[in-house]
Amino acid sequence: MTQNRAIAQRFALIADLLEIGGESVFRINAYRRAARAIEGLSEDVAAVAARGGLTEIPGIGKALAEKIVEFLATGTMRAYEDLAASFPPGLATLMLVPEVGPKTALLLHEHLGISTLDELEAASAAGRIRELPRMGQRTEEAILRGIAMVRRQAGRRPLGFALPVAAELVERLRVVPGVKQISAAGSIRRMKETVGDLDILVTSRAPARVMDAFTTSPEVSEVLERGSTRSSVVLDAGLQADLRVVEPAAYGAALQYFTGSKEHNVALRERAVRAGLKLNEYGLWRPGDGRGGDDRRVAGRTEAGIYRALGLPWIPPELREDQGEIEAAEAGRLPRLIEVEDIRGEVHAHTSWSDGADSVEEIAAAAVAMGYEYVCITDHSQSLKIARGVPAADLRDHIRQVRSLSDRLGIAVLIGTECDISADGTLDYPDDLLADLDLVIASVHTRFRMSREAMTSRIVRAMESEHVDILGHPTGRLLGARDPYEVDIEAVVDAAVRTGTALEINAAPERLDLKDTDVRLARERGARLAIGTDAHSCAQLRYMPLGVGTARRGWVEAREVINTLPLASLREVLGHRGGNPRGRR
Ligand code: DGT
Ligand code: CA
Ligand code: CA
Ligand code: ZN
Repeated sequence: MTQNRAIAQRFALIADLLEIGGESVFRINAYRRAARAIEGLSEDVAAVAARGGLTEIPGIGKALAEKIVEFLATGTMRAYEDLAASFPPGLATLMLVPEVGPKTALLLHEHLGISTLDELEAASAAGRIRELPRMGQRTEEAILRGIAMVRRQAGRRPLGFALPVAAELVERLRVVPGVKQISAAGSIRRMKETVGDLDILVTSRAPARVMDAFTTSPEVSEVLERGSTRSSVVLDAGLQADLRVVEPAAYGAALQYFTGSKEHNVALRERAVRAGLKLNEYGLWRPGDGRGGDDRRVAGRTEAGIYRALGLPWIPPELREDQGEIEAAEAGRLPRLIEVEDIRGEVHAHTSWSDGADSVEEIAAAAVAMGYEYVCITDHSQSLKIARGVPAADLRDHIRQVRSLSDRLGIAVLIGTECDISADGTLDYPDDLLADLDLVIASVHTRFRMSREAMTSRIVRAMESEHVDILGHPTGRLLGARDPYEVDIEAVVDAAVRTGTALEINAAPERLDLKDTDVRLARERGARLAIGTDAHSCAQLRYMPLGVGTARRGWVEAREVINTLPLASLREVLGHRGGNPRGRR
């Protein structure tokens, strides 16, 4: 599926460059739409091309299909290369900074000759940006923060990007003759929101064959190091991957060690020392007597064995950050973490009624395929024009359509909205319309740059509406692209507890919002949570494990998440509409 992403990215870049060039909105949007369609495709685009089905993808006509075929065959797209060559180099890099879109990039280049991050930083620091048309001191400060963020993120990739790459590699290696056990380790196993590199662990009787298979895998672009027990490569996806081969007697110890985190390992090693033991990647050892007696391995074959020998239950990888998990394990107070199988339905999905790629029927069918009991359609609200927000009259019509369709869709389809929170905290639809919906997510999509006080009271006011069930992506961050807006998250959590509003763990790979530490704060204070993928296509319903992983990193149990409930109980929590008094208040 990495081809899908590469092609979508090319189309998006073409759109950006066309925008810089002042091209017609029509052409620009055609590329943007194509980028979204390819990104949301549930199938490998190469497979679609192979059966001649490209032009059946909505938004892909003959000309775009030819560009896809060209890219699949040659790895380049001439239209893009030509376009990029006609612009100053570096503009694309500038656009990595959140405040800098195509127009600003061009402005910076034309007025100040800026084409690198360093130049942009120098100009911002010198106060020269604010002198440009439409720019001010706040933009300048935001640019500086943006540059810092781009640099901070450099080299780290979002979990949602790294996870499928790792899974593919692990599945490839799993079937290599001689491979016995295999697991991902490192940050990817801990489901950390960004990943520096992939760590994979294998046991084998034929390490050389495994190393051969690894270093010659088709997705490897460069071999950094090839050893007999450890090799490192760079993958086409731009990620580094380390493979280690160990003997079965040390597998558990190595898995424990290379899963980390470093902080957890340090704490665990200290615990071993206090017990008169030694812990390393080869095992847990009782030291010899110093007079020639060898160290004796007391555990190492399994991870659980290591923890058991240290007097602890096995600790789930997502908790291993030395944030109290060892103490909780010792006291028998580890949470029973939520699992993907606990999720009974999707509560946040967009359709072609707003900016989604697929129809309600398609989303419903995909939700059936996920094994869900229900799915809630939550398209954007009327004032969010860029996301083709649904006018109130249309939403009334959608409510009727969904309720009349419901029997024929093979799954309970709820109709809701992702309703914009206006700058003053009011909602984007009239109360009587909101009251008629099954579920209301309220989200901030505009006016991010408010003071902390203003933003906090804006959001709290929205949560105080009796119609709002879920606060969507509560901090507005985009991983590697936009910092969270200024908001008092503790006040938001307290308001969630007080009003019964669930806080969303948005599972979209670029969001993961709430983030793990905020999730933990929320569940400790007793707030309800909801995990939604914010899917804009059928394929994106499969982001759910990213949200569940984030919930697990926040110590969340299934009962704390409303979409683990059966439909009847969910409806009760939502305080069912239709004139009935809302149950929860
Ligand atoms: P990343 O790759 O930056 O996303 O994060 P990790 O956690 O995957 O870190 P990585 O790849 O450098 O190392 C994998 C694991 O190996 C790490 O989580 C813990 C273990 N490890 C690596 N270096 C050390 C070390 O110096 N001391 C200890 N105790 N453990 C280490
Ligand atoms: Ca790693
Ligand atoms: Ca590593
Ligand atoms: Zn949203």
